Amino acid sequence: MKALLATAAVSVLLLAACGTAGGSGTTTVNPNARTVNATLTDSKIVLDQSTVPSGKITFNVKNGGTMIHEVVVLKTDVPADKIAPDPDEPGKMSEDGSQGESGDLNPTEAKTFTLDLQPGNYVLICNQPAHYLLGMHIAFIVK
Ligand SMILES: [Cu+2]
Repeated sequence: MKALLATAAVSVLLLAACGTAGGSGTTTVNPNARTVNATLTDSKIVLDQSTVPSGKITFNVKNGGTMIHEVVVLKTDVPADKIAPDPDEPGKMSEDGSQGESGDLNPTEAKTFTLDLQPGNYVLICNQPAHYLLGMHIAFIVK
């Protein structure tokens, strides 16, 4: 009987631990999470969070690559890897739905910009020629 009680107590503790550990890797929205840290490498965009509440969102963008990069915020329901090419500029993608962008960042440079974002599906891309095709795109959700 004592052993059973001990097991039950451990189970309760484990459940409690799970309850408070929520948030990592889930779509839980932290209402205070209005700052997104974005790191640009030469082949991808890395975000510290990909789901934020609607309203003013501040993007801290850091170029960790070896060439000029940027971040363009597109509001679109198109999947991140299916953005249409720009017919007028080879290697670049259409910026339909653009809400704003960082502008060009030299290697090691960092920039901060703030956008007022409505709920919806977004894709963040780097639109330096061919960079999107190298993998510089990531889905982003505003709830
Ligand atoms: Cu780039």
